[in-house]
Amino acid sequence: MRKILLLSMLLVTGCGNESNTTSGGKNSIPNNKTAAAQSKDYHLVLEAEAAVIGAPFKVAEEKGVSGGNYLRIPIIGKDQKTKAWKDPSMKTGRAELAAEIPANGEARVWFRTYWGGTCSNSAKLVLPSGAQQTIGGDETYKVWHWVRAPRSLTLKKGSQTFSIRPREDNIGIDQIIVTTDKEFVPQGIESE
Ligand SMILES: [Ca+2]
Ligand SMILES: [Ca+2]
Repeated sequence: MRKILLLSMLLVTGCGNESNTTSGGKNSIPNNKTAAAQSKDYHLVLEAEAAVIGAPFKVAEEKGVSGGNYLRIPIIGKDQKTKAWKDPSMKTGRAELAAEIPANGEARVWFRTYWGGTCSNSAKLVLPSGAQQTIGGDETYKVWHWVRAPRSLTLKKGSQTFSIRPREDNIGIDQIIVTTDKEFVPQGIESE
């Protein structure tokens, strides 16, 4: 009985910090007239490790990734008592990546990711508008692969900062694509 109770507690505890953070943004409904007048197609390929980072983010080296580096949150804690969600840096950590957006319009954001497992398969994306999305949550583990932020974004022309925030440890992000091409699906390492 005690074992069953403990097991169910573990299941409820899950990975910690698991709240669904996807939320609407102020700018999620485009102004069609403005967008039509000024929109222009673009396709930006960014290196995630170019972000300005604070703990728990690190820049890690790996031969097989784009540019030889990627953004990583290492494994934090060895057991249930010291796991990642107990670490204050999981709440305060930021990786801020600035991109020069060439035109107003609706874009999609893709991430080339490496997930360590079911408790290591997501991160948060905070958009220039302040809206948040959870990226990942898919079940492709221990292999580099692309995941798309679930909702497209309305972005303004000019320098915009994308903020990646921790949600789980033992994750990697290699490249980020911001594109107006709705049909585009990245494969492997991408170049502009
Ligand atoms: Ca997870
Ligand atoms: Ca990279």
